[in-house]
Amino acid sequence: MTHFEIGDGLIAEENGKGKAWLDEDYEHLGRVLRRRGLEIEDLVKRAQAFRVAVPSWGLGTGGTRFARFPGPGEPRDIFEKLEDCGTVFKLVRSTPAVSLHIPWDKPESAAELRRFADQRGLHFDAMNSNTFQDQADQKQSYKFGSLTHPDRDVREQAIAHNVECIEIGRTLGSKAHTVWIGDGGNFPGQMHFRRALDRYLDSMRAIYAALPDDWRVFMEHKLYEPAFYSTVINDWGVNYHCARELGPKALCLVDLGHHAPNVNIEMIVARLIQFGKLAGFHFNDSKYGDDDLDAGSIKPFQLFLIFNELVDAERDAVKGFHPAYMLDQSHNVTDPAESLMVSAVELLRANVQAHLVDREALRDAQEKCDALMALGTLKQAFTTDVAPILAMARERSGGAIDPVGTFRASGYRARKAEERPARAGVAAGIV
Ligand code: RM4
Ligand code: MN
Ligand code: MN
Repeated sequence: MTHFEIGDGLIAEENGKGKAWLDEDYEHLGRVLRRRGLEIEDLVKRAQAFRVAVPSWGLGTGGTRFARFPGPGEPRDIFEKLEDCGTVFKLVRSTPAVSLHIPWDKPESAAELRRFADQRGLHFDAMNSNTFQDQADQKQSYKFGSLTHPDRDVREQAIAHNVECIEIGRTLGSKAHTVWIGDGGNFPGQMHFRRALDRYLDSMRAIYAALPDDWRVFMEHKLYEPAFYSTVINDWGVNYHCARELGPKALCLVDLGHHAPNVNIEMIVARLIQFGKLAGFHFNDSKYGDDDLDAGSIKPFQLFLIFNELVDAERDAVKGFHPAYMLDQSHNVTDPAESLMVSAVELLRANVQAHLVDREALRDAQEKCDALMALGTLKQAFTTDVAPILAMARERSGGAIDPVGTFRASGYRARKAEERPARAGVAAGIV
């Protein structure tokens, strides 16, 4: 069966509809920014260069603890997921990399998967291991932990799995491995805090030793869930300690949903930058916990403030600063491809807005302890509508002025529903 793809012709046709307003708004915004000493063309170039990886596990419909409502035409295997990644990339142009979860998306042949991705202009970002679930064929259970389990056999199995992920990643051309463990306790006393952390470090040392020279390992902290009383890598402080203990290739990954409500995440980001230990991000948004909602949907100002720190570090050419940007979301009620496109656009928006910050004025306000002006400087950037820059960047890179509009106009999902009849036992996405 031939596989439906969104053609360049359709993108051009749809772009034709939006071009008139885009040119008009772009010209106006250009004038506004020039008045502030900014050149709009430079910002478009920056926007064209921005990259964020999509998660292989985000292409299928996600579920909650209560139910999953699969959508028609959702991908049934990693090849179909990559097809959808290719479509997202084609329309938004900023997402050429895919972050793979093993064993959810374990390929039978990594070399074949790499070729398949290559044909779609895609490549592989950080690998992700999974020791928070048991697989049908595994000997030891992770019910009471993995890398920190009291039983050496369980730890060894979890280490071996991580090493296998690195091996697969080597063939795929990846350069980083992400470790998130679900280890923790549901009840006081269940887990000995210090001993569990010691075991984590021991296990991670073995994984670290398996890293190729040009690889990095990203560790993800999370304050709760699936364990409800305590988790081993509960916050950025513990994460930072572990990264230091392990060595220069170990860095701390910030998943925006893994902090207590109201925590100042942008400040954590600044601290990790300053200490040379920021791995990068799992972007998403949340109201209550690890909600995995679309980036920028609930707290867009927070997202902007995070990018403000990132752009600030980039401008200061902070040594060793090259964070990896990845999305980590679960799409329960939207079309995953649409959510990923919108999220990629929101990241780009925050990034471009952060480039609008008048850093001299901000510094001046900070030196003079002028709180009002300092906030005003940030707000001026945050309230500027940069949509014309984002759309222009996409169009010039061959993408869609209106990615979701074009996606819908193509009838992509309905076509995929015909190509991908439901298969028993498919549970794509985070359940
Ligand atoms: C975790 C964490 C990991 C992700 C899993 C599915 O909460 O965010 O990064 O791989 O969920
Ligand atoms: Mn994550
Ligand atoms: Mn998470």
